[in-house]
Amino acid sequence: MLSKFLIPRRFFSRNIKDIKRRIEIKESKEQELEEEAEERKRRFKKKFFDSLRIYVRGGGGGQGIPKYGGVGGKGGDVHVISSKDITLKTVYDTNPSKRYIAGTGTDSRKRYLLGEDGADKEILVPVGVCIKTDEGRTIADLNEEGQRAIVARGGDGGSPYNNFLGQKGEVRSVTLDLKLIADIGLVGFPNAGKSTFLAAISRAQPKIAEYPFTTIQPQVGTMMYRDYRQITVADLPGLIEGAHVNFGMGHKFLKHVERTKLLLFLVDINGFQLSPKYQSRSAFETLLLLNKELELFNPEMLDKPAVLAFNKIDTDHNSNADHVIELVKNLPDSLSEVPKEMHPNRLVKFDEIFKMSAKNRENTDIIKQRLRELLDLYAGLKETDKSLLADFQNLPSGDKPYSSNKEIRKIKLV
Ligand SMILES: Nc1nc2c(ncn2[C@@H]2O[C@H](COP(=O)(O)OP(=O)(O)OP(=O)(O)O)[C@@H](O)[C@H]2O)c(=O)[nH]1
Ligand SMILES: [Mg+2]
Repeated sequence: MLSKFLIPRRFFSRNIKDIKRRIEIKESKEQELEEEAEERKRRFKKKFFDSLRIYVRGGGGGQGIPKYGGVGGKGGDVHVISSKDITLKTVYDTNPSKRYIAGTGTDSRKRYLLGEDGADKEILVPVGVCIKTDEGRTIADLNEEGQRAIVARGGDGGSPYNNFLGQKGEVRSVTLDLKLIADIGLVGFPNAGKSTFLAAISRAQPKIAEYPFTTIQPQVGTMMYRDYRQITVADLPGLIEGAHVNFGMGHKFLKHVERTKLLLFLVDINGFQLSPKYQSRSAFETLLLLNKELELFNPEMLDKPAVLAFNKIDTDHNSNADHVIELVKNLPDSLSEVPKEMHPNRLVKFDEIFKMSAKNRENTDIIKQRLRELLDLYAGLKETDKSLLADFQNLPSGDKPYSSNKEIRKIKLV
C-alpha cells in the first residue's frame, strides 16, 4: 500500500540532471556576458582616441656663404593649433605616419644672398589638447579655439654667428593628450544612471542599458537654461572598486573630469554588484569606494565642489535613502559602519545631497538649477573666501550644519 506513495528513484535522478543543466546554462550565460564586455573593451580601444604620440621635426637652416656674407634661410617651425572642428581620430587618419616635418630653409646663393625661410608645419588638433614631452613636461594646454604652440623650432640659417653653417631643427616626440572640457563631471559606478541623467537634463542621446560599462567613451552634453545659459556635463564610463589597478575601464577616463569645475556623484540607492561573482556593495559603501578611487587617482579631485545624488529612488520602497543620507551627513563618524579597507584617507565634502529618479525625471530639474547656482557661487568666490571655506570645511562634522553651501553664502557676505 505504502509503495504506492513512494517517489520513484528515476524522478530524483532526473531532477538532479535538470538542476545541473540549469547551472551549466547560468555559467555559460555569465561567461557570455564577460566575453561581451571584453569585446566592447576591444572595440572601444580601436575607436576612441584620447591620446596620440607624434614625431615632430623643425626644418634645418639653409647654408650661408662666408665669402659673400650670404645668410641661409631659417628652418620652418612645427606649430600645433587648436580647432573646434577636428577630433584626434581625424588627426591620425589624415597622417597615419604621425610624422610632422617643417620645411628646410634654402641655402644662400651668389645671386640670392638671403636664403628663403622654410615653410612652417601646422597641425590642427581638437580644443582641450595638452601637449606633453616624453619626459612628462607640459609644453602647452590648448583650451580655447585658435590657440597655438610651437612644438619644434626650425634651425637658424647659416650666418656669421654660426660660421655660416645652417643649424639642425629641433627633433622630438610629443604626446597630444586630449582632455574633455566640461563644467561638470559625472562620476559613479556602472549602471548608476549617469547616462540616463545626462539624457534627462540635456539633448544628448547617450546609450543607456541595464548592463555595466554601457558607456565606453566619454561624452559631453549641454544643459540649456531658459535664459540661454549653457552648462556642459561630461558623462564618463563607470568607475569600479580597484579602478586604480586597472579594474573595469580603470582610471584612464578620470583625466577628463580633472578640468571640470564641479563633480556630480551619482550613486544607485540599491548599491552595486558587478556580477554574481563579485561582492555586493551597499549605496554607502559605493560612495566611499568612489571617494577612494578618486583620491587614488588625484587627491586634488576631492577639493572640487561636489554634489551627491542618490538615484533610482523610485525603486527605494523601504526608504533606505533617508538612512543612507544620515550616514553621509554623519561622516566621518559613520565610517565605523563599513570595513576599514573601504575608508578613504580624506572625504569629499558635498555641498548638496539629493534623492532622484533620473528615469522618471524626478528632481532632475531641481538638480539642474542647483548645479548652476553652485557653479556661479564658486566662480564668485575670491581666493580669500576659498581659504575661509576650506577652514570651515575642516571643522569636525559635529560643529557645523550639513548644508555647507548655505555657509558659503554666509562666508561670502562677511
Ligand atoms: N528604476 C530606475 N532605473 C534607472 C534610473 N536611472 C537609470 N536607470 C536604469 O539603470 C540602468 C543603467 O542606466 P545608465 O544610465 O546606462 O547607467 P550608467 O551609469 O550610464 O552606466 P554605465 O554607462 O554602464 O557606467 C538602465 O537600465 C536605466 O534604465 C532610475 O532613476 N530608476
Ligand atoms: Mg553610461
